Amino acid sequence: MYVGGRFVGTDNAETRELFDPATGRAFGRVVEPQPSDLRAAVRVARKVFDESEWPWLSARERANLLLRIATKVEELGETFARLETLQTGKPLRESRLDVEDCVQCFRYYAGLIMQPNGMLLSVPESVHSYTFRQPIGVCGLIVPWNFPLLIACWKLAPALATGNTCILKPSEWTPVTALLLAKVLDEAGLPPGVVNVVPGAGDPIGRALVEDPDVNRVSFTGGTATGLNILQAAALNITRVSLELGGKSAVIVFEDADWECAVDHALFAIYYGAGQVCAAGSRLLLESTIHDRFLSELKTRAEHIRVGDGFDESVEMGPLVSEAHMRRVLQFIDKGREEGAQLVTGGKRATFPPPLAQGYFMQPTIFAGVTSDMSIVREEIFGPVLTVQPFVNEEDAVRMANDSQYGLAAGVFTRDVARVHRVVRRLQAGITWVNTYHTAYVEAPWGGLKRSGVGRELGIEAVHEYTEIRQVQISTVYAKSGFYPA
Ligand code: TXE
Repeated sequence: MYVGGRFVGTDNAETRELFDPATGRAFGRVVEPQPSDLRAAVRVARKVFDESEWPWLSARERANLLLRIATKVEELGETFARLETLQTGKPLRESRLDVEDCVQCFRYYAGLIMQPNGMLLSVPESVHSYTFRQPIGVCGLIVPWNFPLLIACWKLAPALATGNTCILKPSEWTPVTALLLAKVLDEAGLPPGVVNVVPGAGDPIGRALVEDPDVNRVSFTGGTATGLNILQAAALNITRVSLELGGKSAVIVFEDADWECAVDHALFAIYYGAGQVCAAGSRLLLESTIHDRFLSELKTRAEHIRVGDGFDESVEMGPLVSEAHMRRVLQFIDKGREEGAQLVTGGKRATFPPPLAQGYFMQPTIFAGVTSDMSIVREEIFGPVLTVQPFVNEEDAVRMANDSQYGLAAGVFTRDVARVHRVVRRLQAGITWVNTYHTAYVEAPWGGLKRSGVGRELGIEAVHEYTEIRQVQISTVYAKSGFYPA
């Protein structure tokens, strides 16, 4: 663990084995902290926030620190990328993109924090009234296993830019890059105790973090069921919460779409990250006139995707993160078959000779002939499993896309500009891509509607998430209220 500016151990003798998803082999061990360790880390973060100069540093000083962090992450970029591939299995090209985005994220918030803070309000003349933003306090940052480094940076950069202190809890399956990041923060000159990294299980460590009365804000990315638990636990202390949860995002392709662009992005939308991406385009809606031809090309192209070890530079899709998760995805596929869906391609574990024989690989999978009530259409599978449905017109497409408990993202492929505007407005999605998919810019707010979450990451919105707004009224005259005449 990294607490108070030092790497420390725990009294708990138990440790957790970490597995390489490509080989199924254990490659290391990490401490298994106890709630008392978490409590100690929160106390450190509390004390630094309440008693040190950190929250009061000038924006310029914090911006310089963020720029130094960005440079250090960039210098160690290949190490970060290789460790990310080792613990998640994702292809190196994906890990490298994640690292680039992390660097960009620190640089963006270094710039943003230099912008004016607050507003002068147009209130009656005898009062000078203004607003300003200040850090919230101790932030509990709970990160999942699909983008362990990237999501940590999406949360840390705005939290630090605005002067908070943090407890970062990586997923118990993927704590390695978060711990290396702690070393980088230290070398960049972050004062001890500003960021503390406590790995460990969701329950008890994540839960203890959310329940701790000294934690002022929780920012969580993960599954919707866990998000619900967190919201309930946070309610007891009125802790501020933002949740970035699951999705079941629709990609709509109209007949007039640029064919190559639409086919390519339909594949990218679902198979990037082996489908373990909150915004994965897991429901493909095709205008009925192009349905058969599109599906047949998609099948051919999906069967050509090179699945394998993320360290092989030619690999296009890596394994799933864990054996348990792979089993869960395979169960969804069985259920799809039982419910009467037509398996177009894939549907099985992908097998390779040693050393990959025990890897958690899956074939890129497509189901057609599905109906909107099937579980594979309704629930987040979080694997390389696509469902395909035809629609007859624009109304139908929008209705089907919105027929979901989630509202994270959507994709629209068409050349008709007027239709783009009509459809985008009516879609229930926090993020809508038109003739593209999956790009996440640090400048743009990221988050979902409905059961996909509460609040936004990135953009100026993240500055708001990690600050409280204050208002001040200063009378410019010594006037009486007039309520209690002598
Ligand atoms: O996620 P969890 P799991 C979805 C996806 C996946 C499903 C379950 O559908 O199949 O969630 O995955 C911590 N209090 N997503 O079980 O449990 C946990 O230790 C506080 C979507 O792996 O949500 C980890 O650090 N924290 C998603 C983090 O929460 C708790 C990414 C995420 O784990 C906790 C991952 C608790 N009670 C899964 N319980 C996305 N939005 O990208 C667990 N945690």
